[in-house]
Amino acid sequence: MTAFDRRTLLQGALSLGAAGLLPGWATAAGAQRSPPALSGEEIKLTVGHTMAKIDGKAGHAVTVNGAIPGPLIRLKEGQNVRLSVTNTLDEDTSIHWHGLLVPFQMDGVPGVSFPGVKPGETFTYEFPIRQSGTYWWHSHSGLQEQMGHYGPMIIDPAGEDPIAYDREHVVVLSDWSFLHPHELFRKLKVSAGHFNRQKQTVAGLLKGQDQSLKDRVAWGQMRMDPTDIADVTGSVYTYLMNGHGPGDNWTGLFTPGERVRLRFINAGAMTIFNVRIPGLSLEVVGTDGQLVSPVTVDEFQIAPAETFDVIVRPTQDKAFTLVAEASDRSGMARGTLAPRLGMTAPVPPLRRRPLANMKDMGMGDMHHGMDMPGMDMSMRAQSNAPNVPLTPGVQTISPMPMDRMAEPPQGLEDAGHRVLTYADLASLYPPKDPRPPGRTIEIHLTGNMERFMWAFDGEAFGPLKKPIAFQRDERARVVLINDTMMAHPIHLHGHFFELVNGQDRQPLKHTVNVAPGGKVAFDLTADEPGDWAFHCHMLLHMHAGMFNVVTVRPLDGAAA
Ligand SMILES: [Cu+2]
Repeated sequence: MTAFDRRTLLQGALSLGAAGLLPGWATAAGAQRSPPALSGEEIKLTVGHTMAKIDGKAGHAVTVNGAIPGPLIRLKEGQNVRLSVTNTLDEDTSIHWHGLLVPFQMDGVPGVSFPGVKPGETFTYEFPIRQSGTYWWHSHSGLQEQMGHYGPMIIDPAGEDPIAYDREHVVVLSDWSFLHPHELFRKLKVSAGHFNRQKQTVAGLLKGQDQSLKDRVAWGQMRMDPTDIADVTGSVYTYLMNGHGPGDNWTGLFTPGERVRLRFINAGAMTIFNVRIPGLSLEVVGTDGQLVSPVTVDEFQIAPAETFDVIVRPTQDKAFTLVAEASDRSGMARGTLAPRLGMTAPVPPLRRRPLANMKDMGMGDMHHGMDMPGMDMSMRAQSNAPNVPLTPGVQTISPMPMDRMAEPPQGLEDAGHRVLTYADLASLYPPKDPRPPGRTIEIHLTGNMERFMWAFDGEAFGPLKKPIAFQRDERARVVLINDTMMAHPIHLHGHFFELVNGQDRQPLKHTVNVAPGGKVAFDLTADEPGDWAFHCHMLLHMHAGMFNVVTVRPLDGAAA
């Protein structure tokens, strides 16, 4: 048997056994340098119902071209593309090209940029490709994204790629539930802690675990639960790597000594992942499609909608486990990097779940015991957010929100190895717009944890919500203040913003995860005219109302 035959057979066996619904690129990758993809100027996509098989169990999915994740779309900077999307569902659908700079009518958000794609109809998106990097796409209709309607997109640079690599793998992380997403949402509305199986126990108290009795009483009085790290957990989620459950073990191949580029995309609806590959250093070279000065770490956190490009260089002829642990440690997505198919490496056990602390409540470094003069330390003081109406949706207002970008992300404080922080990220290139921001806008991320209410500035999105307006080409600083105990990955469509993270070359991103009780500033040059969605990328937070429209005016051809 030739090597080619054996490989074909092995792949055939895999796709029959485990990979019923997987696109070609997500099955165990063969010897090619890059995964197979849809390319060219004309791309056809069909949205429909399918039965997915996840770790051997069947479930109802909404897919594009019949697979989870959907097809890898691979384009080249400088080309034009026409993507026709046919809807075979009995409800509206859409595709948003996440991180792409497109005319706003092509951005794919029903009710904001276009009417959506009706059942039985085809909508053709058409735009020039003005950028390169690792991106993805997903439905912006209802809760379809939770049911499998997402996929990766790679854009190769027009010139030589500044990142040297011998081989690449796309690693799409996501979360799958056999429960319908509307049922997930309903259960959270009835009881926000519904899926948390890791609450503190009396037995734990007696054993000296977790919080002291005094802290438990104090947190109980505030009606806060420090084990509330994720809303939807491993109790109902199977965490996926390229559509494979942990049992199906997606495997990516390498030849020892190669520089392997891993393009991580978090397409999870509600899950923050902590990613590591025991035995390998991770050289982070990009985030959200934009290149950064290389940073070498052992672990990084990736929030929903973010992407990270990472170079690894395995030199030994052995397998390595790709670990993507849910941030609340209730489960993991798992895969393998190996020189040959069928090899595995030990899978580390889930680490102990983190506990939220006073900083996560927006109370700063309270253990210093300092009383801040003029600062009202109550948890709902109007003086700490004068512009936020104290609606029932505002359970708390952080009295002392801190910039936490230089801290390891939640739960990784004691990881015992190098962990990426946002402050480590510096753009590979100097800024395109060196102007200082002309004004500062403050936006509060608010919530009522008990009632699963989420919003910007206390008022859920609706027809009366005032949009956030920018003058075209204006340079502004936006400060996001998290008044809740949950992290919120905030995404702006149609633009990249610069994280104000202390670096001279502020890194460009389209999504920033604002730590609990934290604050984040970004600088924005509002140079893409139109109406753009701006929202939390926790799907159920967006669904609850943490969403608004950003307008950039004047439009092309309009009077200034
Ligand atoms: Cu959120």
